[in-house]
Amino acid sequence: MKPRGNLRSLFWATAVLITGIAYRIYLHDAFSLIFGFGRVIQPIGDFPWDCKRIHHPLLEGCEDIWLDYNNRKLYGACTSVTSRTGWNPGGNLYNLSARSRTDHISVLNIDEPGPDGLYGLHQLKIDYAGDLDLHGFDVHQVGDRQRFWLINHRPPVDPATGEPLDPTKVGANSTIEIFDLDAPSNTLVHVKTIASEALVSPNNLAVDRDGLGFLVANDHNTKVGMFRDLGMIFGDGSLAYCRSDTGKCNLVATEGCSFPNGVVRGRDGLFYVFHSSAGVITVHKSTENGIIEIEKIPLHVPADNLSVDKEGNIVVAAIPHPYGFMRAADDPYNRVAAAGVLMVRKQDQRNDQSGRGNYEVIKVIEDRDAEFLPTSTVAVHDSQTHRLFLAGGFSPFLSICQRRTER
Ligand SMILES: *[C@@H]1O[C@H](CO)[C@@H](O)[C@H](O)[C@H]1NC(C)=O
Ligand SMILES: *[C@@H]1O[C@H](CO)[C@@H](O)[C@H](O)[C@H]1NC(C)=O
Ligand SMILES: CC(=O)N[C@H]1CO[C@H](CO)[C@@H](O)[C@@H]1O
Repeated sequence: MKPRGNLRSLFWATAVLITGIAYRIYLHDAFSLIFGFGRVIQPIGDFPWDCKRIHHPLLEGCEDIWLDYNNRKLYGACTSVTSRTGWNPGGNLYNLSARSRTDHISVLNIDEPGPDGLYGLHQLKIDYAGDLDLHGFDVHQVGDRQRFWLINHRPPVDPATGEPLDPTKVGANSTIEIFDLDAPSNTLVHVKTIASEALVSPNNLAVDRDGLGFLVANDHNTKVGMFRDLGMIFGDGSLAYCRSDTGKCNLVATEGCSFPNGVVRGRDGLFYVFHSSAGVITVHKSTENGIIEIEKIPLHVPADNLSVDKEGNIVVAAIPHPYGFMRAADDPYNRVAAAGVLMVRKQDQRNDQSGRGNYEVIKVIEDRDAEFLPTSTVAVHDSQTHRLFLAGGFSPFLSICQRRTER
């Protein structure tokens, strides 16, 4: 082993030990969450779904997907998995030369499988001068247009000279790019860039009811730093709220965040934020006085990005075996991790603004042996055709599951 590697391991061991003594109780929770002591992971045969995988270069590394259930299209923010395993600032990976510069939005026509079974797979054209390094995104109808808000992890440059800066020292220059979809020409047309100090380490975002405000989850409090890796264990991160018209962002929650990851706006108007290292969803209400937390929903399983189905259920991509997930992320072409989907259902949808113990958590599917599902970071549910679509930032394919009709 290289001496540098030994020093680094010694450093981490010491850091973990010292902080471990200080945070013994919390660590215990975090470790049992991450290593899953005592959690039963079920094989896919226990669940009433028929699943298949779809392999295609355009479906690699889709960190986030979004279902347009009215127009029956599925959109994915995809790249190549080798790019994702090299340049991924949220995961402390800063290898600029690994960037494929092929990040794109893929589209599937979900009701038209076609003779090749690829659902008319294509990518949107993008009318934009720079490269995109995509992560989470959201879409909102604005007038007769569909507007896309895309997180873009740009390599940092010196604002004065335009010279490249070292990302391991200053971090990524993460911005939000707003695009309008020009449907006839299948092109995303750039509207504006939002850059702000409050976009520390954006992972995902959700657009507010007015189509102007949006809530951003920062998975870390810093862009770089020695202890940034440990944020995953000790809890770290913040929420920022931005306005698309003024381009201004403010931090709205800096306490109580534990690697906030998925964020969606429910059909009840509330924001749902998943905290990866706590295994909890927090529920937030947008008020005149800002964004306030009104509820916590414990899931007891590490999970990832969230989505909302047509019925208003929150769909959660679970990571039942985080260690397997990390190994698969390191070797995406050869390993697939166990995956699962949970659904958080509000029992009384009309009871608009209060959560108050009104939630039920259901395990929808699980794939202990990684037979059919990808190493998943996101799942969406089409309640109209009873299908699930699953994709992963570290997966070279996407999966579609059809619910069997009970006889
Ligand atoms: C960075 O990525 C390039 C291209 O994939 C690779 O050749 C190189 O070994 C990587 N460097 C490090 C330090 O991992
Ligand atoms: C980040 O991107 C914005 C928008 O292009 C630019 O104004 C700013 O100078 C960039 N900052 C760094 C450090 O790269
Ligand atoms: C879009 C999004 O939220 N992606 C996250 C999904 O989960 C993975 C694994 O935790 C994160 O690295 C992504 O940032």
